[in-house]
Amino acid sequence: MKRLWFIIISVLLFAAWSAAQNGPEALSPEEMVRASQIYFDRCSGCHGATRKGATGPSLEPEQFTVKGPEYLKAVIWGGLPGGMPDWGRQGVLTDEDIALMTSYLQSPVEAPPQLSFGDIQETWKLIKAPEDRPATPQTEREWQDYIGVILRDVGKVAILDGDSKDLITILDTGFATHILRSSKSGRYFMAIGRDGKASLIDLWPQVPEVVAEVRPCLDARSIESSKYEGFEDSLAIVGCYWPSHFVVLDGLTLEPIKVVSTVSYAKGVGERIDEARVAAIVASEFFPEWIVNIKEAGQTWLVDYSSVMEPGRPLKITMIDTELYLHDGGWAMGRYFIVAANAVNKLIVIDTKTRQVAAEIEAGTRPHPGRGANWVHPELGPLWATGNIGSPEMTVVAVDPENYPENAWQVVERIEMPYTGTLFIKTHPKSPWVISDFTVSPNPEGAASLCAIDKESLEVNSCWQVPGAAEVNARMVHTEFNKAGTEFWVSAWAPLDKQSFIVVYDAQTLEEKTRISGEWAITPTGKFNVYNTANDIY
Ligand code: DHE
Repeated sequence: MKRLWFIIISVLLFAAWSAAQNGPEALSPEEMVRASQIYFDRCSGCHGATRKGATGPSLEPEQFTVKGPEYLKAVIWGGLPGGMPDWGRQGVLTDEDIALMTSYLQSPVEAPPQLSFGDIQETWKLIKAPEDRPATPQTEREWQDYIGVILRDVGKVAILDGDSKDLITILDTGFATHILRSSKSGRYFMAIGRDGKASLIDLWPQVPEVVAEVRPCLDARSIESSKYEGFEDSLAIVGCYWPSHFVVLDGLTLEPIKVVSTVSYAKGVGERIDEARVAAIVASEFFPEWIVNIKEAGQTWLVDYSSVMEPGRPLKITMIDTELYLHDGGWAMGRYFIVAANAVNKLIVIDTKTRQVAAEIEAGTRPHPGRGANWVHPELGPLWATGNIGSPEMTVVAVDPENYPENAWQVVERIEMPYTGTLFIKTHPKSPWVISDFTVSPNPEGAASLCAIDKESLEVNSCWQVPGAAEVNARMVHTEFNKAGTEFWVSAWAPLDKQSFIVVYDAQTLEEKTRISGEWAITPTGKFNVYNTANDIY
């Protein structure tokens, strides 16, 4: 036994010594710039801008003294089952990029750049002032049925007619555009890029156009407008992954108004968190405030914007301790915001009327709701559900404490799914189904599949592998319904060198009705129907 330990320790010491001998190759200033860019674009979302780890593990150089460069190269090329993408196999990073990143990750962590309010102001571009925009919709089309489709890897948003499926226009937004949100009136789409660039899209001209842009962050995932009565469409907020701050903007011009740091102290452990990233943001209907989730601090901030246009730009913030690693979430009953603390497998319910935490719920492994799905069950009353990345489960929660107090905030069903890896579920009041994807399933058959769950029996009705998806290595991702709730669209998200497409299904029969594709359809991910997004129908 002693001998075995001696051999193991010798092998580990030798590996550490040889890794140290091989050492990281010193990077030239140009290589450093390129590697930092790749890191920001591809890695920092999961591993953090300061490489301390978050959803993914820490990537500080000490992690690799034993594992060494060959291990690093293999992981960057082929990924890991826990969710690390296979950047090399997908063709996103070349062998040269992988070698560069291997050296970069073994080098000391550089402090990422900051942004001042002045820096942000300099990026602001008002392309068309509000007074030059149309006073009424200029299109014959039903603009509230437009569907904005994110073309992720080309940093663009395609606007399609949800009825005819015509491609109306393609607009430049930010790098690896992440989400779209609708203003309260629905007239504006707001896009946020991973590079932190926000774009305001006016849907009323004959052809929708970008009317303002600004870059409040260097890395971002969330954007929202003001929805409280009297403030509709008038303000906007962008939450940054880096630097650790959020920025309040004029909702009609995106002119920066105020920047607020989120550097804070972690809930429970009390450690100072310099990289405190802003995850999901929603706008309250009860108060003039945004619900801002600060991931690494485990806090939810209620940001009162009612006086931000007054002298001194006052902004009142109420900080609630919620849970570490808050990520995404959605509304239930229009009152409760349910946010996933995905690293601790919990759902936190925030009552936006009493402005308190109403409940904490055990989900499956790594819950990932997107915004979740809402429906009313004949016996159990109003329900909300989430999928889970790490376990084959759809977690269904009862959400009406006033009329169904006996089961409120209980998990009423854990529906067994055929695969893990769900990123998004979605439904519509007119459809009997909740549709689930399995986008990050390690099983290629799962990633190319969808399931329909019966809202009444709470059982899986049917699952199917989408024909032609696996052949182009496409992952099915993100469902969206049209305004009438008669059809739903799902993206078949293929790598850059293959043709992606969108499949349109009948929302009652689940039959495939048509496919939308073309040279323009490059890496479609999220899709957002104007009416459903503005009115929180999901
Ligand atoms: Fe997202 C929502 C963060 C990877 C597509 N994503 C969100 C939200 C956050 C987030 C915080 C909630 C925003 C809100 O409501 O205000 N996403 C992250 C990450 O940190 C992560 C894990 C890694 C990264 O580097 O970005 C990540 N996300 C992805 C993807 O790989 C997806 C599938 C495609 C892409 O853009 O790269 C993706 N995320 C989406 C979509 C939504 C989203 C489509 C909105 C869903 C909705 O219906 O509202």
